[in-house]
Amino acid sequence: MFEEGQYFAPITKKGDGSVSVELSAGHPGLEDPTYRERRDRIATAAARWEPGEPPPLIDYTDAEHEVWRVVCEDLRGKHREYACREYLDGKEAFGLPEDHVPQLTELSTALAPLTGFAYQPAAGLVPLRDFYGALADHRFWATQYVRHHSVPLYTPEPDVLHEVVGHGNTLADRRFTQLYEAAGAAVRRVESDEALQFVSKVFWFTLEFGVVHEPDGLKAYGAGILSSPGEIEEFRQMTIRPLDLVDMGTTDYDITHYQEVLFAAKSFGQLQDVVGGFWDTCTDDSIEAMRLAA
Ligand code: TIH
Ligand code: FE2
Repeated sequence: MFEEGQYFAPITKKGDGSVSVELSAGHPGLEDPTYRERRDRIATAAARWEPGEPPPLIDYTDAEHEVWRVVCEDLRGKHREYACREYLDGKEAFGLPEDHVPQLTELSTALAPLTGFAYQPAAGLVPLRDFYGALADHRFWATQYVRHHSVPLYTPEPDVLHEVVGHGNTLADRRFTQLYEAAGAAVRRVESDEALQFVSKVFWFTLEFGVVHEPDGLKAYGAGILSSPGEIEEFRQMTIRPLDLVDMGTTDYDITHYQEVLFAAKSFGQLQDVVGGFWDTCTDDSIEAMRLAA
């Protein structure tokens, strides 16, 4: 069940360098030729991108801007209610537009003085070592397409809303980017595939789907919850387990529906100590010992 690539859709490259994106069974855009053509065009632009260049500019359509508006408007109040303090600080500092899809290149410019992070475009599946290794260099691989208009509240695939509204607001705050950088450094340090998967699962259950206790209730800090107007309303009803590295690093998950098991930190400080401390120091041997303890 664990893929060796970060959860983006698989692609096939054709002779002319253009790309075709594989959509999974049940994907809302599967039978929509206009959407598929659009996905292929945006992925092709990313496939032609070279490191060091700014991400390609995408000519977003009115319909795509409208999906962005619908999701941002829906999330505005929900973030105030359910997002953790550090995320709200990042959101305020970043100041994303709510009325149109922004370009990754302008977002990188805005992040530069805040945390130094920059986006780079993902055409499709990015090998885990590349995805995490980039984090160590303050670079974040991101898709640029917009989710299908029929399902604005939840998409099983990361789209530009997830990358920008979910991750971007965290990439704007140093307390978060220290964690992203630590995850990247950890992946650069470990050699075995088992250790890589363990680190990656801890990332999934924290920076993608983590929740944290605050004095007035359980809040979300994981980007996957914060970019989904549907899931953000449900996370408090899921099975909430305490923050535990061995448990997170060895628990399987299914990307295609709401996460039923979540791990809650007692505070953001505990997250920094436990998870940041783990990524700062873990080795193949220390992870092997944790896996044996499971
Ligand atoms: N489910 C998220 C959303 O609807 O915004 C996107 C994803 C996050 C992580 C994996 S897919
Ligand atoms: Fe993500």
